[in-house]
Amino acid sequence: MNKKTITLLLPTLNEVVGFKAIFPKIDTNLFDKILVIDGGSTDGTVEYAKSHNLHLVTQKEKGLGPAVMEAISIIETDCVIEFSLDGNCLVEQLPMIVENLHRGDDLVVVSRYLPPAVSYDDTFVTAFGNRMFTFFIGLLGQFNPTDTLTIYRGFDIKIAKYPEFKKFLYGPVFEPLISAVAINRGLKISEISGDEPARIGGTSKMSVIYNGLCIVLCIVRMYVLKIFKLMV
Ligand SMILES: Nc1nc2c(ncn2[C@@H]2O[C@H](COP(=O)(O)OP(=O)(O)OP(=O)(O)O)[C@@H](O)[C@H]2O)c(=O)[nH]1
Ligand SMILES: [Mg+2]
Repeated sequence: MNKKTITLLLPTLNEVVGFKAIFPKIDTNLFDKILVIDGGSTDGTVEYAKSHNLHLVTQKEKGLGPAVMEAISIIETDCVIEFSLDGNCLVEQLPMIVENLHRGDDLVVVSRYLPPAVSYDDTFVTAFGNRMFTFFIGLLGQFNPTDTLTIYRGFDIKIAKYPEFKKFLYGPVFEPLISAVAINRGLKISEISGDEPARIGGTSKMSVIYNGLCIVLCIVRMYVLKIFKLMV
């Protein structure tokens, strides 16, 4: 069987400080392709990506979720690894994500809550929310996840093409929905323990309340449709 091919996906929005600090540490030979999807940065992110001859696409619709969806619609490899250049992802886990995807895993998550990992980026609210949402998403199937919200993950793109994925994709729910669909379908999932360091430079663009509400709605809709056996 041929090894699955992998694209490293780097979503960026005014992330030049982290980009310069972290990109040089990435072993680019691990991947078949690298794609930067940019949300209209004005801080030198685009120029830095171009100076490394990286394939860069400027997204059409606003927001991180739409950026990732647009990237997935143009990626031609079997799998994608999402990596945030804001300092939250350590490069150390990249070889193992690649290894697990190559052995056939459908979803590989770098968990901030699988011991001995520690998140240095969480607040009390995000730590509580991430664990609570992960608990409920875990009840959709047999796999016991410890982290379903992190951006740092690799997965087979087929997951984002299932009909139920499209049905439940409203708002910024991309990552928890990938986990939920994979768990609900009983796909092959693995977790790797990995610290989440604090952000380097730039600013967070995530709205905790809006994201939280969208995830609650997404999970409730999935439960209701699952109970009435209308999931797919
Ligand atoms: N293309 C694109 N990238 C984005 C957008 N918003 C954020 N990003 C990038 O996606 C990554 C994660 O964004 P963050 O704002 O840190 O969001 P987060 O990691 O979920 O939240 P934090 O807990 O604050 O770190 C960073 O590398 C951002 O530059 C967007 O609208 N478009
Ligand atoms: Mg971040």
